[in-house]
Amino acid sequence: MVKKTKRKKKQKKAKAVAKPAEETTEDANETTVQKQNRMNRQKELHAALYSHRNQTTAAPKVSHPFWDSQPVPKMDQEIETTGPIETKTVDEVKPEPYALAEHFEWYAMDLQDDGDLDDLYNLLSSHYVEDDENMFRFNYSRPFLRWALMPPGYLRTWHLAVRVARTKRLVGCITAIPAKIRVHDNVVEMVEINFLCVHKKLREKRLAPVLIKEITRRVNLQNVWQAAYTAGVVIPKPIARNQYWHRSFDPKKLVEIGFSSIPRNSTLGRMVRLSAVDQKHTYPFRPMTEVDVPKVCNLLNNYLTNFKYTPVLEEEEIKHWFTPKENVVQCYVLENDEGEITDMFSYYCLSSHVIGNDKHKDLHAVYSYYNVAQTLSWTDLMKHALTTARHTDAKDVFNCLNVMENAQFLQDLRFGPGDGYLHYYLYNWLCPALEPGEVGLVLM
Ligand code: MYA
Repeated sequence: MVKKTKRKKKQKKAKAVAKPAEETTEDANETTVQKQNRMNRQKELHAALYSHRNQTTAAPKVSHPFWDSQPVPKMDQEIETTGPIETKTVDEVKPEPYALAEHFEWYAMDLQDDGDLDDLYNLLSSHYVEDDENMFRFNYSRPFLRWALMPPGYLRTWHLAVRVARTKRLVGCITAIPAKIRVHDNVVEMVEINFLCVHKKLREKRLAPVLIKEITRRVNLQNVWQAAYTAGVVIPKPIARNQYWHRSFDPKKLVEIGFSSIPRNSTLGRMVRLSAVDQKHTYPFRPMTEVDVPKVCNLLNNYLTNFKYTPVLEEEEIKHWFTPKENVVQCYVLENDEGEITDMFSYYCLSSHVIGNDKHKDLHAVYSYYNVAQTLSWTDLMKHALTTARHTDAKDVFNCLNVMENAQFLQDLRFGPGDGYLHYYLYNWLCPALEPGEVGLVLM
């Protein structure tokens, strides 16, 4: 079990299957200066999110030379309204790409092409998000990348890579996909940004800001001016901070790879007993099919009106994001006697490499996606999700953010809090800080 006890140190590893290392986590080997920086970042994050509730905490200034030049709020800025930060027109957008260092070139990946997909897979598989102890690294599969990056309306020009000009080897990337996102009462056509990655040998050379500026230019050229994104790191300025929770299915493996540890007052045998999951469904859930798309679309869009930061999904997007694809995404629905779909659960499948472990190469995880409990209790609904993830899909762990109403079932179903946090951001759009349960958006 991943729970809050003496195992704090071990819990850090749970972050590996989340987003990048939480910058504010204690490290036993840190120097005094590092500790002071960490504490400053902690204070800054707290003040940034909650300053309107506690005016007495002054945020120490952390400098962000790149982010301070962008249309995002400053860390110490108090936000009470929603709306754009700046307004421009397409004719103000630079027509030519940003300059790259000599020997590098821009490349728009063709993800329909197996060779380009391989190149992206290989870059991410070796260089994408790791935990702060470098024990796990996300391993987004090729079919997953196609699913995540080729929704309706995707553009090749937004699948942006940096290559070595001579060898054509990929050394960096960033992606955008189109999305309609509601922030409070405004529905905004924007993009979701993901897969920002720089080859380990090219880190800390300010390539990330160039990637971000170039994807911004390419998005702006399509008359789109806002973006939604998430990250483990704290940059100006999060609109929400959500916590990862983990439901262990295979404690033995999770302990062997260092994802979990055995509490002092427990044993592996007890952990194994506590993590058992029902083999059978109590209710007749079935996998969603294309025929269900209009009903799922209504059910989900109606449910999402309860939250303040959500996607607004068209039927063709529901079809893309929810029609089950083996080892990529699963969605199950419950139908009543009148043929209405009343409840649904869904999750996506994302493994991580286990780095340097002789026995286990991969940690097989699923992540809670969008769920609606209209006639069942949250616990009954998500019990079915656990059964499917464990017994149909043979996963090791079920991960979940405390977004939407997820807090209602986490403890009942023996999820334990991880120490990984995910920060939500908006580019060029103001939004007052949201509580975790006000967030209704899940990005991959
Ligand atoms: S989150 C996943 C991010 N990827 C990883 O963690 C993979 C492993 N790490 C790496 O590949 C590199 O460390 C990266 C940074 C590429 C992350 N989001 O080039 P640098 C700022 C935003 O010297 P490097 C995801 O994919 C940093 O604060 N900014 O650093 C969502 C500093 O700026 P400042 C970040 O380590 C991405 C500058 O970069 C992040 O070599 C959303 C340093 O640059 C981060 N995760 O490379 C992107 N990490 O000095 C924003 C560092 O100001 C999208 N930085 O503090 C914005 C909207 C754009 C579209 C708008 C359309 C309208």
